[in-house]
Amino acid sequence: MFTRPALPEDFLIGTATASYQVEGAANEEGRTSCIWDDFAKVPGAVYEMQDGSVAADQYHRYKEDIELMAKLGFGAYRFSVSWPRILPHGGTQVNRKGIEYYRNLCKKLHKHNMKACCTIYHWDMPSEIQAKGGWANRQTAYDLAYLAEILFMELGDLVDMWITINEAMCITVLGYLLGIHAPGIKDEDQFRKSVHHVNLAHGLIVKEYRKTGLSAPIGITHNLETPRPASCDKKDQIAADHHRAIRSGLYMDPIFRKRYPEYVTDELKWSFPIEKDDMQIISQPIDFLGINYYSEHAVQWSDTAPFNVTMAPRWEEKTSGIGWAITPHGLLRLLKWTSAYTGGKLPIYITENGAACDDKPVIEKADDGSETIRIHDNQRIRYLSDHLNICKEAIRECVPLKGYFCWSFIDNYEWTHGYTKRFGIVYCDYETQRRIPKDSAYFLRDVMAGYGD
Ligand code: IFM
Repeated sequence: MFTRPALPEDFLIGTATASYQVEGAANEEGRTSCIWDDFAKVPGAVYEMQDGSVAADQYHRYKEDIELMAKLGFGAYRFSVSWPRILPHGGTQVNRKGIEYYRNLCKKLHKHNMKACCTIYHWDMPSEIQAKGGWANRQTAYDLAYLAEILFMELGDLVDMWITINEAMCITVLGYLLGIHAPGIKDEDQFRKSVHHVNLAHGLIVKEYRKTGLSAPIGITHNLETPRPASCDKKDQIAADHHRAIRSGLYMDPIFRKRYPEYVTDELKWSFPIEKDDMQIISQPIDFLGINYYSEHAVQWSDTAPFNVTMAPRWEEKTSGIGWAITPHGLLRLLKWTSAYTGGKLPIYITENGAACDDKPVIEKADDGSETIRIHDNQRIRYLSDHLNICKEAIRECVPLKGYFCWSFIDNYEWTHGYTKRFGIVYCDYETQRRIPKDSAYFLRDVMAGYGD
């Protein structure tokens, strides 16, 4: 039995996607290539070398998608901007067609009383910027701030919520240390540079924004990890601290503590290319913090593993599509930790939460004898229900949680997994681009309609 959590009336419920994962139209109306177009061409990097050139074709279908979101009752849509669609080749010349697209998308959202929540950088860096070093090059922070300046000017009257950067941890750890995301680099020196430059880019964007006089809130989205130690053993607790420092502290401490975590500076003796005023710029106040949450890790000490951290065996049920442990209580721990860490007053939004499940469309006969396609994604409903109930509990425990965005509105390009993992509450038939709401979409519709208990 699912419970339908009743949430405060002003609690914002939205849904989210990102440009490269849904837009497609990769070679249309002036857009040029990005690092994921390039990475997908590297043999072995991405499942069957799939790329985002068509994806869920939202560039051509945004009207239909927004109408469906509105019909389901969402209050907001979190989308991201494709950098090379606005500034082809990563240059300084603005592509008017790109601006027009995002203006139309925002207007359509407003027409349906939905908030436009815009992420400035969700990983699709122009290939040319990467050729100059990408995030290992300090200039990239200024280049992204320039894109932001253009967006504030061109979309500032339409955007209701700004997110500077999505998941700095993935950009840097996966992209520059482990080499499993674009640009596929495995280099500790470049990794440390990328961390500082991504943090700097965030600060530069906020600084630029404060000059504009715009009043929509601006924040950043992190996929924070505050893992739980697998046991009460002191060493496992230290492993958890190390993991938190690398996965969260590297990006949170500069913003909220004006420094890098002691574990990395004092124990690992890492240095970062910090220049005068950088930490001041990075630590400017933000209006909210976005958290993306999917699963909590349980970690244990290892004498030999990097940072002395290894993952402990899990017992929890796993999502059927991607095998991530389902750990709703980890969300409560994370929200409480974050709230305490940020002083208890800073508004928090869950900017992503969802599950990739093994969705199977089935043909069913409707009452009138006609055939309909249905997707009974019960595991996803349970997942969403459990996590929304945790939101309710967190609010009860005084966490300043203001909203929740479900990832994702529609099945899309799941990076190295290509199209094999379906996170959508709406099924995308990639052959026909037909959209079919899954049962989870109807579940959220009912939650948003206020049928809580
Ligand atoms: O699809 C991604 C998204 O781009 C960033 N956050 C995690 C999602 C699921 O892996």
